[in-house]
Amino acid sequence: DSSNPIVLTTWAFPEATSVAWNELLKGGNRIDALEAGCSKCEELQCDGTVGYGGSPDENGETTLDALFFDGVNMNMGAVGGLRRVKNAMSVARRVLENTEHSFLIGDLATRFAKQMGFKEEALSTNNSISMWREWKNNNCNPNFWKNVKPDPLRSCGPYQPISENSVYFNRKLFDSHNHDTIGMIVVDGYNKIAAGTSTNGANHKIPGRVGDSPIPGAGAYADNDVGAAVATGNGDVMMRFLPSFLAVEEMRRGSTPLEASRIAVKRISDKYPNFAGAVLAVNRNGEYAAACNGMNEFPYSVIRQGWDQVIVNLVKC
Ligand code: SD4
Repeated sequence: DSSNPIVLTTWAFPEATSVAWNELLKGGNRIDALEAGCSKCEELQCDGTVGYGGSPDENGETTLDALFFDGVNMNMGAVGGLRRVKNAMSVARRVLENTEHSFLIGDLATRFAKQMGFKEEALSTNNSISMWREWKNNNCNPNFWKNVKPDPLRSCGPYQPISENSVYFNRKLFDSHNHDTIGMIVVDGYNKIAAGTSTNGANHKIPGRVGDSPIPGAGAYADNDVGAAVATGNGDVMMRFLPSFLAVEEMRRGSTPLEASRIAVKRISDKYPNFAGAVLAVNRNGEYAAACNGMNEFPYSVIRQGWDQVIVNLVKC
């Protein structure tokens, strides 16, 4: 089929999915649709995990990660730890289209964004500040722990060189309410594919932490000859396995999207049986599937040619 457009996103994000779809209906291409769809989630603060006002870091600041991966010419634009600019996906598109580079980080990504005309503004909200206060009071206050056995999974900085007592590697950054990054795949009416992600990362992360979402092959990957994949979940673990790259390469070798997403998830769960996360994959024929681990079920959203609305599918993990 030379023209079989489809839009898929991780999680139940029907608004973002239909905004991307409408962009295609208006004649927009994969890039326009991906930007419009993911930006919608940033605006809606989807599940508190996309856009401003979510996942405050240890200092209470929200920072954003986003990736734009174009499978037609294997070009990308990404931002990591973007500060004080709400439009992470649009800034990632500017990196893709207006530079020779692939990835900009932190304050200097903010400077680039301002040069591109984006507004600088605080990403905190009353909600993110109170989330942070509560965590700070309960986890960083030695008095709070005086009569309670400290929970080593809920510690906070300042960090020390590794010792027997180090809790650095055991912090609980993810729970069932805290892994709803948007990963989106678009095949447009020209049969061209792109994939991307946008997220505010992990709750109470150490300032400077960047997750898997903006890393090519980890959060998203696309190759027009094969298909695309996106991933969501515990990025600190998942990025070590490049699950989106693996899923695409498995499809290149002949796996179906179901086999490919399962292989990518299993590669991680073999080493980290409890990791929470999911991989969603689509191939050039428009077949798609997802696999997940460490949650009960994983919802994802789809709309394609001939459907009049977005469908949310549930995969059992
Ligand atoms: C991260 N992978 O920063 C992101 C979080 C996530 O769905 O996917 N949430 O680790």
